[in-house]
Amino acid sequence: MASIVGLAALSAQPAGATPGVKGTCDLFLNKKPPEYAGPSQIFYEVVVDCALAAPTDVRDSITLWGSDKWEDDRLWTDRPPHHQNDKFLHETFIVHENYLDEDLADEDEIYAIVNFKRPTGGDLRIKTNKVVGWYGQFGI
Ligand SMILES: [Ca+2]
Ligand SMILES: [Ca+2]
Repeated sequence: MASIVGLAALSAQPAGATPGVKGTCDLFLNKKPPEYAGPSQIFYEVVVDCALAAPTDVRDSITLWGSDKWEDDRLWTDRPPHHQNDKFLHETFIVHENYLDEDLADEDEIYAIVNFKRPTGGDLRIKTNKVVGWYGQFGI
């Protein structure tokens, strides 16, 4: 059931959607192959793709969150090197699987908040879709 909800969220925010006032960002979690750190250590490549509304918005931090019923958990914050042009942003960084295990003995619901600095001095926060899965060595 939860994975169906995740798919619905993905289809509602396709990559490259027409930018609104805020723009849109999509989150992908790609499992690294065993050669990356050995078979006992599993890492994920976090990919964030954004269609920007304003070319002058500059990405600041990207924070991964675990969605929960009462209060969401902050899992990881990163500031990868900028890969951004006037219209699009494509960022990647690596996290260990245990950082994604936000619900012990349950499925994990991961989303990201992408923080931008606006030239006018304000901040802009864009929330991604939610990715649902079983992450971490203690997650099942
Ligand atoms: Ca959760
Ligand atoms: Ca879990």
